[in-house]
Amino acid sequence: MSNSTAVMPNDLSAFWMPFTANRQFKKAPRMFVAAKDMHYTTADGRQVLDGTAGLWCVNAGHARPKIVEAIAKQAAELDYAPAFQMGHPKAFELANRLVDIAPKGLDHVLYTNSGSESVETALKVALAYHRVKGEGSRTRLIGRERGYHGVNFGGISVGGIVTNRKMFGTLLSGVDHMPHTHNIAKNAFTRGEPQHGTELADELERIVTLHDPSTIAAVIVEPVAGSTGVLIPPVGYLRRLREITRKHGILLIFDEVITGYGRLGTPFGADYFGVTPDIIVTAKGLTNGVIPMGAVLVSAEIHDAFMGGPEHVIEFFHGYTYSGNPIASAAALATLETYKDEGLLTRGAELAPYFEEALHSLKGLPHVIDIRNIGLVGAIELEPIAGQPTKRAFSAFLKAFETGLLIRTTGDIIALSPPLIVEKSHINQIVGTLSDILKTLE
Ligand code: PXG
Ligand code: PLP
Repeated sequence: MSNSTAVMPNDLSAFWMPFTANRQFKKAPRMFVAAKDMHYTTADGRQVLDGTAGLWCVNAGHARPKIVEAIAKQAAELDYAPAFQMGHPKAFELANRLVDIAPKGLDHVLYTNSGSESVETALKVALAYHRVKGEGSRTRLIGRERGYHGVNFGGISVGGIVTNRKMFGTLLSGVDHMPHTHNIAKNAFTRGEPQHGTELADELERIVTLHDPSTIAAVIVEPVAGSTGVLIPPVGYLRRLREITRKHGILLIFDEVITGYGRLGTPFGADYFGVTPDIIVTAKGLTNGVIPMGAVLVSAEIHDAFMGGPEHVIEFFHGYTYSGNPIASAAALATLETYKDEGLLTRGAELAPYFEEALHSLKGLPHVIDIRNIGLVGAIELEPIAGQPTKRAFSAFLKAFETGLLIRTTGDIIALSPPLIVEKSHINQIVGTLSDILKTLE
């Protein structure tokens, strides 16, 4: 291994890694030391194609010049400005640029440092909104089974991934969950939105009736559930959720941490599905993953409801030390510019048919029980090894990494979400590598 002493830490034990099999990793570490455009460089000098845009966040590819320059320049010019009762121009400029690309009606922006914080922020805005409107009885939050809304307490309460919840006590009270929409028996190998399951949206009506609408503040869903393994909503499902929430005065929150910023071939998932929620939660692609930052987009109606009362009084008691941090704001502005220069917020739409065709060519290979895709997101679901769930997909992950491809696995599902600069040749490489691997998996 050349140069390894320069780049490899000599003791891996102190860092308790997130969502990682720590002991397995530390026995055979997988380290990246550099990245450019579609590729990483490993510690032993290999190139690895990024099939996942980092963790679904590096939408413009790695080390993009405008973003790199903006961060360096901003660090030298104004490194930090207090976020409370003080401002700096780039945070305002960024909010305007976000409102420009957001679905119509989402006119205000709150900043955070991650998707998880964006979720907490959105849930708190929703609760406080009803309260300032004099409907303080609306305290319940409705999520969905298999939903992922980050790892903080609000997010795991409305989230529906059992492993992320079960260790942590009783969580928020007053939360209920809709059923998830995954149905391999009926929808396996569907291209795009599945035909079966639209009626599952009516479960919301049932839950609302059970608790009475006057007790419910908000419904939160991912337009396409990402982390749990790419669950694409049935045709008309999100529209139905919108109708039910509107009818009952319940806020609809789209968690677009993954679907935001071009992933589906539209700026936001809301655009793809033609459904506008009251709040959109974002992070990840906002800064191309380069600097931690999230943004919560809210409707004018919600914002304006807070703007009564004496003008010297804080309207919403919430925010972070780093909300709208100057360097993060500069990175986000440069990211949005890069997206604009290269048409990346809609490039996925042009490539989606090719991506779809390529992915579905894997049908019929050993263990493959479903393939699904939308925009530049895809998933290949594998039959688990009996009694050893997750093992088969994790082997695929390790083999892919050894063969020069980064994929993501969750359960026995392989998820793909390449940077939006991906070329057809990269798609061919992704699918070619996966095809070889699937043929050799236990
Ligand atoms: N909401 C959604 C819909 C997400 O996908 C979060 C909130 C939380 O964001 P932060 O920035 O706090 O991680 C996410 C994050 C994966 C994977 O491969 C998915 C996420 C994060 C890391 C890995 O499944 N989603
Ligand atoms: N904990 C302590 C002791 C703090 O003083 C603060 C912020 O001032 C926080 C937590 C919250 O940190 P942040 O604003 O970065 O989320």
